[in-house]
Amino acid sequence: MNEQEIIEKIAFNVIQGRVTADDEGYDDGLEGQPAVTELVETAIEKKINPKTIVVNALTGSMEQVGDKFDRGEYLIPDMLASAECVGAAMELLGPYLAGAGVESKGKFILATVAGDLHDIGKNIVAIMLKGAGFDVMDMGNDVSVERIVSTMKETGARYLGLSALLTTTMREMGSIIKALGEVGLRDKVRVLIGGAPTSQSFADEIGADAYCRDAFHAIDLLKKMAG
Ligand code: B1M
Repeated sequence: MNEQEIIEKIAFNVIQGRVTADDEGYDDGLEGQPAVTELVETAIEKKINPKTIVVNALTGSMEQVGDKFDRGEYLIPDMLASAECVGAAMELLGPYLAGAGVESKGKFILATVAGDLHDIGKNIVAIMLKGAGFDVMDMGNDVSVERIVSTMKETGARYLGLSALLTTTMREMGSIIKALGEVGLRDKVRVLIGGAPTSQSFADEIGADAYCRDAFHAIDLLKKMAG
């Protein structure tokens, strides 16, 4: 199998929701064939760039899963099976994305906002930030404004990354920024936001310091901020 074939097969298996070769998948007749775990292991052995795997095989395939959900073809358990595949792939890829022994560039608090359970994108961002040398504290998903503000106070962290995937939860980001202002922390913290429904204009509207299209964009913006 060449690089392109491996990438395509990983993407296909994410969409099928197959973590290992024992899994059945959405379509019939796939059991026994290599799935995400075996294929990512092969990709690592073949020294395929982990960034290529994240962008071309994982992120894109989750968009297709979302489209299938939109069309009513996939139900929530199907989305969860695909989410599990991305988690399994990231566990294998993490050590190759994270730079060993890099001097800390500062504490970075990361959270998915209250009411929102989507954490795949945030988890990718966490791994990439660790790789870029940040000391990342991942607060998980469904994190309240109060918990975020008290964590920023306690840790004195300079950076806060917020993720939201729902149009109904993205407004929480504005509440967090407002609450940081109320406790006198707004000018001490750089707030970066991301997630499918967010945008540069939304970041401007709520007063965030940066909108990040994806994990790699977040790293670029942080380099510029530090520079
Ligand atoms: Co949900 N879901 N979901 N879902 N889900 C979406 C978001 C949706 C667009 C699907 C659709 O209808 N097409 C839709 C939202 C519609 C809307 O708000 N307008 C939706 C819905 C409706 C729902 C439920 C309401 C469904 C229901 O119950 N009826 C429900 C809500 C639950 C809740 O949160 N309260 C729900 C549930 C779920 C699952 C639990 C089943 C599962 C999540 C599992 C998990 O995360 N552990 C799930 C999934 C998997 C999705 C889709 C298919 C995939 C999301 C994903 O992981 N993308 C999604 C469709 C889609 O996005 N196309 C969908 C891949 C990921 C790598 O990308 O998260 O965008 P993303 O992250 C990127 C960038 O955005 C950026 O970098 C990341 C990596 O490059 N980024 C940041 C993100 N956060 C950042 C923070 C930063 C920087 C960059 O800080 C510095």
